[in-house]
Amino acid sequence: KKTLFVNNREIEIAGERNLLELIRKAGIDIPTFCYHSELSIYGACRLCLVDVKGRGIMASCSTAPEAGMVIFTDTKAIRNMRKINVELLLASHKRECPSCQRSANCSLQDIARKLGVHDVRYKQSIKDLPVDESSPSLVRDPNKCVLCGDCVRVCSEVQSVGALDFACRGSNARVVPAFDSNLSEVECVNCGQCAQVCPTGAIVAKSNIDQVWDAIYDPDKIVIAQVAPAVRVGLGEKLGGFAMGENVARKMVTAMKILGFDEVYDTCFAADMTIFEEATEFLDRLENNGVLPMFTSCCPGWVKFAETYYPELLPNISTTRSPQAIFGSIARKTLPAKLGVKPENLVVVSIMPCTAKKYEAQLPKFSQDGRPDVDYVLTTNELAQMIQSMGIQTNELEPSAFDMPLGFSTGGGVIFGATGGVMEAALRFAVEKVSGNPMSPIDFKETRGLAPRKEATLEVAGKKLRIAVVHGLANARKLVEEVKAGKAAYDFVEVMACPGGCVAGGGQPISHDKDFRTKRAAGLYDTDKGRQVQKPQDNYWVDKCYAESFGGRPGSHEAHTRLHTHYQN
Ligand code: HC0
Ligand code: SF4
Repeated sequence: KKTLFVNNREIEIAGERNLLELIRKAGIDIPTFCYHSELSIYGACRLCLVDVKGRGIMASCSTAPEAGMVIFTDTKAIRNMRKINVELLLASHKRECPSCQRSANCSLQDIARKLGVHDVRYKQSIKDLPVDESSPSLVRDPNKCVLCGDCVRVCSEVQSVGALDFACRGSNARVVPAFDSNLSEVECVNCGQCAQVCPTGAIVAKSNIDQVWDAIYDPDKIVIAQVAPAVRVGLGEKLGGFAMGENVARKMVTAMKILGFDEVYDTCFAADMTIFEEATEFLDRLENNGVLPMFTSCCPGWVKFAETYYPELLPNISTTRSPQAIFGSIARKTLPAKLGVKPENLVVVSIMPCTAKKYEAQLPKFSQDGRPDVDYVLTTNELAQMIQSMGIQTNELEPSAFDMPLGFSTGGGVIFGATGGVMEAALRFAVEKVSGNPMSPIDFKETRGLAPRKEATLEVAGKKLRIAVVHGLANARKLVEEVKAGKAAYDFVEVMACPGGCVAGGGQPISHDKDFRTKRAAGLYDTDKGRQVQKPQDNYWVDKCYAESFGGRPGSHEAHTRLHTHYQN
């Protein structure tokens, strides 16, 4: 058994890759900006310093544990160095803490407070660089950047996009999009993973809260909302009083009514409808020698990625719109009459775990007569902020149900929010259609979990179906390259841009729990299990919606006009 000593306590070395991991295991939360267990080691922030006896002071993130090491995490010299480092960062940081989106959720603020940095001995030197608000999804304020490089690494290593990089040196060093352009002009796919790892407010989701409040306060408007699957298992973390991953949908609906939303519906209804279209489209491709593999299309980060890097693949992407966009179509078509509101007075708001959904909603192809189907997209975090701004104690509220009929969904629609969920829901539909028999069990466990690529071959009515699920765009790129090179062959592939799927989207609460993705996904799978109806095709209200508004069946002319889309290269 190999051990070392941390602050005179003997600790076992059990496969930790660096001293920082090991010290954290020993119950000491050593400060750092630039260390993320899922990213490469950069060693830039010089906060995770430790004194290794006989060797001196070094960064714990980039030092491997060795048996017999004697480590001190807190000496007078280290304490002084950390304070100086934090003071230097604060001196060049735009300190507008009370009005910053990351206030109370900022590593710089948190570390400064914990270290007891009460005054900054260095002169404030802000360069007053322009704030980049060009993106529909994100706002980049270089004046708050601490140069940890977390966004640069997540964007290149996890997403294989590389929209951000370092420029210049020394005191002029900055993180910028390529050629110092605006974020909207580079390959950025709006996934928001950079905002998730940014320790400060240098990259944050763009807020649409003010527009939504204006709509709510306008007496002529009827404001309705759709809530995405993953929101319900993330929101509770931000509001407090709930377990991690707990499905808070029913109390959330009550809170949203208090906020002033007239009706609160469920994107999972539209997810069920997406499956009707997408699985029908898949079976059609399968039976009529269509283009395969078919890739899912519901993740706008992935779609933009494919449009940017793999235009030759666009015929492979399902033409079915995403649930958010399908909901927008249904809302515009059916709600004015149902709610007795003039079409121009209906305001459609989406609550999404995702920053890329803000980009998707403003695409001209998802609008009619100049009016977007979805007017505003709020992230889970923005909804939490609205709720908190009104002082609503959500965990003390009575639960309520989503409004009908667009609030009814099957378990299949709910699991969309976790990686593999769309595939599983589609298989529940497709396998039963092909085999002609009710299937049991209906779970496809092969699609669940956090493996970078999940694959399975299913025997359906004598046919072999090869499916794959990837999440994180670097994993998607790898799969696509293999398919293009003929090294891998599939019939149907699900891609989600964010590792873990929407539960870990760019608009979800930032979590430092190492199992947060699994816990949130478990909240969705538990909900699915508890549902009486689990297969999308058993959603009676979707059938009714087809009958009344979309040509009676999936794939009809009406459905093609309003529930499908096209891609650009
Ligand atoms: Fe997702 Fe969706 S599941 S992309 O992850 O398909 O954002 O939650 O709303 O549209 O339903 C996000 C989550 C959605 C859509 C759905 C899909
Ligand atoms: Fe990169 Fe995603 Fe951030 Fe864009 S939103 S810069 S693609 S990590």
